[in-house]
Amino acid sequence: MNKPVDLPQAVTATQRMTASEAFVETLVAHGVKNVFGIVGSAYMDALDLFPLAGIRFISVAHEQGGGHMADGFSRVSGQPGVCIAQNGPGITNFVTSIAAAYWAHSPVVCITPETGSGTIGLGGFQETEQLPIFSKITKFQAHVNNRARMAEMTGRAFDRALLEMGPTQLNIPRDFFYGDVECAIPQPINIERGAGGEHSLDEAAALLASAKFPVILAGGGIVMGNSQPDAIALAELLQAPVACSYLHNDAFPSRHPLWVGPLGYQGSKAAMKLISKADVVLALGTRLGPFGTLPQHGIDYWPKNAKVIQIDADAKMLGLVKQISVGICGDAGAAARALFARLTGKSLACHANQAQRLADMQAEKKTWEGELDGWAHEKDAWSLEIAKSSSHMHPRQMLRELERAMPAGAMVSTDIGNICSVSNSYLRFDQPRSMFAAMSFGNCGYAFPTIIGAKVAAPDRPAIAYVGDGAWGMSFGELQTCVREDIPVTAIVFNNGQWGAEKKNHVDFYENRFIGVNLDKQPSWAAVARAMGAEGHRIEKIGDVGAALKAACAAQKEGKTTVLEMMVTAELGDPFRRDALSLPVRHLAKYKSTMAR
Ligand SMILES: Cc1ncc(C[n+]2csc(CCOP(=O)(O)OP(=O)(O)O)c2C)c(N)n1
Ligand SMILES: [Mg+2]
Repeated sequence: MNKPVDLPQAVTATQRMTASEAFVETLVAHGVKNVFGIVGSAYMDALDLFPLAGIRFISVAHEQGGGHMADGFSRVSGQPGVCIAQNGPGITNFVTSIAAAYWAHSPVVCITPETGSGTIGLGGFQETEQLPIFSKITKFQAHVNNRARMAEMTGRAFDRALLEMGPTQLNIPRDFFYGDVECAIPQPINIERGAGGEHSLDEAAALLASAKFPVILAGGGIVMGNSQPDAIALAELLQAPVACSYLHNDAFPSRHPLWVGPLGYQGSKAAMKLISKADVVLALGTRLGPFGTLPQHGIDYWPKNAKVIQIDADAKMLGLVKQISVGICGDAGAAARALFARLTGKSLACHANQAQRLADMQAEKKTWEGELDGWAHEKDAWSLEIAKSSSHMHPRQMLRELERAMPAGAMVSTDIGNICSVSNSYLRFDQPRSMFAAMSFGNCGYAFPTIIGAKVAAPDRPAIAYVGDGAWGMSFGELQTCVREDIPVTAIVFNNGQWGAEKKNHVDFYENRFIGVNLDKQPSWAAVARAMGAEGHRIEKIGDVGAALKAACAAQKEGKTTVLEMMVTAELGDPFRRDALSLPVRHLAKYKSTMAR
């Protein structure tokens, strides 16, 4: 469950104040200490109060970056991340980051000052309808329709972000920051989620007791609910292998003997093979998103005949994508504890074959690690050809080196390119709130700003972003934020000179007719970093990778942001969407030459 915030002193009695004061005091009451954004006249009266309220305004390079930073901050702290901007263009710049936060279940409060109430609809300066734009990417939209409701609406935007685990919007006509109001400051409402229905828990316990090959699928709900100890206890009771759901590699500790790795794109073959044998799957805190369970490595692993118990805090996710036998609407940790209590001391079918199952699990893990060790480069014809004449590093080897050198307690954000995706096989974590990927929204440009927000929430943990060079071109501007605001992080930029993930589709489906995928004439990203006041190093040799990562993480302690530009070959791993592309069909004579042969 969400931990109660460390509440600072707040105004509680009804009293006279300005609407700006009501707004800022409600932020204070909700524990807000950092707000990400770009300055704008629309909310300047409130901004003026931030320093005395103990709120740091983190000035970013682009509002999209500010939204991602709020996302990263919320994912590490478990508390709302806050972003704010100028009405109109500042607000529309938030759209991509709020959509990403929506699919990452990040409690971001996006504050959107709007054109003045007296002129709405006249097409004045910086006007656009700000509520419809966010209506499908927020869990709740609070609109301040009267300055007297400023504190109430502000408080509700925070409460709902945590209650529904997703972004909320607080839309404020700019004139409503001015003028007096009589109000009390609302305190946070912390709603404890329970374990779920008694009857469903009984049914789930009975299914698990009779399971001969139970497998747990650990999802983001475990991370968000701070429930890892409960998941571990239940897994140990069942002696069940635990796979992590797609891009939630931090849901279960990788050093635990029952950990078998992530499912989904570029996930662990061991996890896939083991779950394919399951007769009961316990999906703990996961919506079972469709992209996360697609066949991979040629393995169609989802066990179609298994009984599935799904536990999710959002009832609407139960049975939405996969057929389930039992759906439990509850907190992952509370539900795991309730199942543990029901199963303790009972005779469990899976104990009878425990030795065999564990041996199976060990064997699959060993095989997969061995395969990764030997998988130095991609082996498809195009990759072999392209890498043949290159002196650059093989991406997989480089990723393995980064894995080996990863400092304890590291937080890693990953972007959405081909190399970032391949890194899924090599990213292991021993503590939750450590992996931040663009999840199912999959936007290029997510990783770097997100890790900046994460670092603000956890300044003592090493903060590392994995970013492709294409995505880096979109997001490197936030180096200004790192330098200006003293937020030291490490960016690992994979320089393969291409929008690789999309190029892979040209290779597989369009006979290498490359259009818009080559990133020619790129600057030296290490030099750009230096020009921007950060450290920048080009890494050419595999033997230098580990030491460079360690040094860059150590430099964070001295306040230094470092860009490590990894010079890698253009070889490409398996594509994202083999499921969604087909070979070209053409009917018009003019286009026949592009027809699949
Ligand atoms: C905002 C956005 N634009 C475009 C895409 C489509 N897209 C997905 S992956 C990718 C290529 C990423 O290239 P890069 O960041 O260089 O990483 P690489 O694949 O080369 O490792 C693109 C363009 C996207 N996902 N998001
Ligand atoms: Mg690239």
